[in-house]
Amino acid sequence: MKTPVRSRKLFEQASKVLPGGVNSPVRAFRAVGASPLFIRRASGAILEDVDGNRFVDYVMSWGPLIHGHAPRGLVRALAAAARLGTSFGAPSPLEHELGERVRTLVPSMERVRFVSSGTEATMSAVRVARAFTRRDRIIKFEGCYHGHADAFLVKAGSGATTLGVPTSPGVTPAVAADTLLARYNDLSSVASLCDAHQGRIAAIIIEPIAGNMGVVPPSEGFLRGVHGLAVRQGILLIFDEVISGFRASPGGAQAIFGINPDLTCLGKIIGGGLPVGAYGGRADVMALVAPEGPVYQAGTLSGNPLAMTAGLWALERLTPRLYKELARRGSMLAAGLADAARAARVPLQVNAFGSLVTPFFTASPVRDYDSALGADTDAYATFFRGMLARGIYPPPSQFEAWFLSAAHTDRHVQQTIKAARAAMKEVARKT
Ligand code: KE4
Repeated sequence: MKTPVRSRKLFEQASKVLPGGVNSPVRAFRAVGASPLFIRRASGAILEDVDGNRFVDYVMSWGPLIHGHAPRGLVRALAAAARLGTSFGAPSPLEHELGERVRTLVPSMERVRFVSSGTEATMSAVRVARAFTRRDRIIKFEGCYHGHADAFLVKAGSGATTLGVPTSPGVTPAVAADTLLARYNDLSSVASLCDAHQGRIAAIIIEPIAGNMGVVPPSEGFLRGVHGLAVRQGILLIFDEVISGFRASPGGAQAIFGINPDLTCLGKIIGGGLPVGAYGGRADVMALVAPEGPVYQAGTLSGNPLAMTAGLWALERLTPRLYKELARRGSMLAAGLADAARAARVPLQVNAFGSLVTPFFTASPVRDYDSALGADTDAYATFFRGMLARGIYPPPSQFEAWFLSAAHTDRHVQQTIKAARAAMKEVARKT
């Protein structure tokens, strides 16, 4: 890898105008003791930085790019759409076309509203749930991340945990008081909150496959148990499928676990790499959303034709073969990382679910936020730098998911495992 001279120069300039030199904290590489690489272009599974270094990418824009970077067909479709106009601020046929596509894939979403990010989707879903139930409190899970709306920045995962600020300053005690915290994979922690706050809880919001403390799949019966508690207490169940939607299966995690949440939030893949989020669910709940109902939510670029074009392109290509290949390579990567750690005698737990993988640098199983926090983040940082030096670009944080795409080949995975064998030896030497 060539010394990233140009990236460092650009980072210096960016830091004079952008807080931390980036537009989303986790990109600043602060948790991995390196300076962020500035990317010039990407194609398929490969990123190329401004110094000409090429990497096999496992961030993939944090999940949206299930078909890889800049697929030729998508670029063509976007060019054609752009010629017709980039945003109208008025309805276009593409919006209900994508809405119908989403409903076909995720039948629990009887009505869908498009927004421009996962955060907008989750914050709006909570607002509707509060209006529908006329209750104020929500339950979220420690380590889950639902975007940066105030209500969610309480023991939040992803970048909030990476930067050591899981509960953000600026969130008022009044707002935080309405956010109750349960433990992932601990049904009793949910039951006690439901008992203690009977009749006061509007919604339980959960990542059905947690990705923001690193990958933590739900334990057997956990989601069904949470659903049962919600139904018994008139609490709306919100599945935050911003990561798992169209990733775990064409119907998301809910299709795999056979659970129909009252509301679902989507992002990432639904936009094919352009800014799209969506929330939706039961028709009687979504009937409250303005202008049909009184719950206000709006957005200048919601449903814009470029984003809808990218979303339609992405969702029209979710074939069974795609998921079979993603799962096969996901297991290949997970097994290869575990073998590399074993060979170097480095304690490692690899959690995986299809094409979502996280290597946790710890000897104990990772089943919730506390056990995830037990991972050795210095070891992860050493591993990350070793992988980067060998042409592999993992997420710059122990508490994130690695994402595969249709563009990742067996050769890419083998190259990754080879690099991991060397990087693990560097971890072993340092710990
Ligand atoms: P956005 O507002 O970033 O589009 O979506 C927020 C969000 C909501 N729900 C889940 C389950 C999510 O994972 C996210 C965003 N994910 C992070 C990565 N873990 C985005 C990357 C970043 O913050 O830069």
